[in-house]
Amino acid sequence: MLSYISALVLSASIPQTTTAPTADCTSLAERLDSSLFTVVGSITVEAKGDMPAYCRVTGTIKPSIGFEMRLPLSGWNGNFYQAGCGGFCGQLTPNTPGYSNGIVESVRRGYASIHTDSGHPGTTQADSAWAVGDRQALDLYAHRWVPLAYTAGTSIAKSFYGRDPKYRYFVGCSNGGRVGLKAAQLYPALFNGIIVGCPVVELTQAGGAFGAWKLTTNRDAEAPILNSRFARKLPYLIQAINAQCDQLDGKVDRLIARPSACRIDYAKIALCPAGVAADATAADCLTTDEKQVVRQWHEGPKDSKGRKLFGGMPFGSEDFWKVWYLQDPAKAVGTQLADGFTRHIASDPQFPGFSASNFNFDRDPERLKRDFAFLDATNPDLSAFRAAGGKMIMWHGLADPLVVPSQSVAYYDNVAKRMGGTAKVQQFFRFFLAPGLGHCWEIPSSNAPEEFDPLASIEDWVERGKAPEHIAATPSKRQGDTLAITEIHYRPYPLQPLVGSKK
Ligand SMILES: [Ca+2]
Repeated sequence: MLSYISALVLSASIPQTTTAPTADCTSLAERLDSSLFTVVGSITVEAKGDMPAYCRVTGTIKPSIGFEMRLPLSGWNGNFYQAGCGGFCGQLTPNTPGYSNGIVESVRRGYASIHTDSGHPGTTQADSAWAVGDRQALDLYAHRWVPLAYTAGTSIAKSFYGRDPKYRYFVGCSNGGRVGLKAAQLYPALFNGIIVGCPVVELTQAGGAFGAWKLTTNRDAEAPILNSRFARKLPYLIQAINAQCDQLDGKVDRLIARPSACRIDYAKIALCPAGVAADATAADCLTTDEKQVVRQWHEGPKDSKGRKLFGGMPFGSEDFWKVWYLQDPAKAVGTQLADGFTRHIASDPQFPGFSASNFNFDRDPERLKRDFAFLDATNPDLSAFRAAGGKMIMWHGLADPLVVPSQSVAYYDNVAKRMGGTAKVQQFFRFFLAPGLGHCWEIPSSNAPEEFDPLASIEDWVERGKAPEHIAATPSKRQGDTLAITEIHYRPYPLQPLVGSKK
């Protein structure tokens, strides 16, 4: 009797969910379903710092998806995490910080986590040459890699831990955010929770009309007008824009929390004396040409009749221009992405030589929308995702000049319109605008707190039924102690954020 009770107590003390592997890491690859992989291998990686030891599985998922999966050797939380990839993908970047497209944080928190190249190799994430004439690679990149990596990743987890993962999450930023939306739209039952950061909602227009606009408005003959020399004028430009936009959110704190409320009077930005060469002038004025480009970048692309085709770069995003656009064109990722989209991603034998420089703003936006619809994540019907019980958090930096936030706002409004209004949509899909934040996590913000944790919020929502009422952001170590703002609470759109400032 005693032994029977002991056995009961013992079995009750063992959690229902096993968190330890039931298989050996080094022989794991041999046990996997070979119909899913062309190459696969596994090795143990020792614990380092606060990173647990994990089993690292690498290889290729059929037909051509390069991947790396990391499975904690102890403390598995029972769940699965699939990361997106940025730009045009093509590389394995599992160590990308934060919740952009990496798996460092998720492994630290016990997730069995997978990261992929989305189906093709590339020299960088801005490399798009692979897409020319390779429809299979483009289809995989568009979204088809998602269920393939999901099936392979969850089967690896099951082989290693002896059971299926309980909760499954997809987390991506930029292109990875676009793919997160695609997952909700096309594969609504795969993930319990999806985190979408700074999504390229409408890739055909972000890459086409907006991309071509950025490049063509900034060219005088062959030389960019806003270039690396222009970066020294940014402090003046930012100050001039703050003078007109900062107070519109109710606080003068160098943070433009309501850029959409601002209408800039460009006449108030000082013009450099006529006849003075741009590179010889002082840093506190703009030439006529510079002012024209600044205005066109803010306004966004238009057709020949002046009709707006896409959003422009938000007021307050100028500090990030130097990162994405003002470097040498060979190094400026924003410039490369814009150039590569038309040249390679949207290449079409019927339009030979198509590029940003010959983009037709009357004809090409509609053509791209039609012929490359599979790249866009604009479908507002999320009823299947809602019916499957899925929860989604979308966030976007209000100072993002690369993937402009207006497309996320438009998408959320469209979903609300389609699905019974904002209150109903908020029951399964919430959207947070992040003032002062640029694009994803990799580039530090100079004027706003940027450390936040959407994964904790989606876990609370999915696993404990607690919907996120706010997401708190605090300054990161990278920013030092120079910020006037100590914290921000992002609140579900359309609510304004709560901003905490130094006295
Ligand atoms: Ca302000």
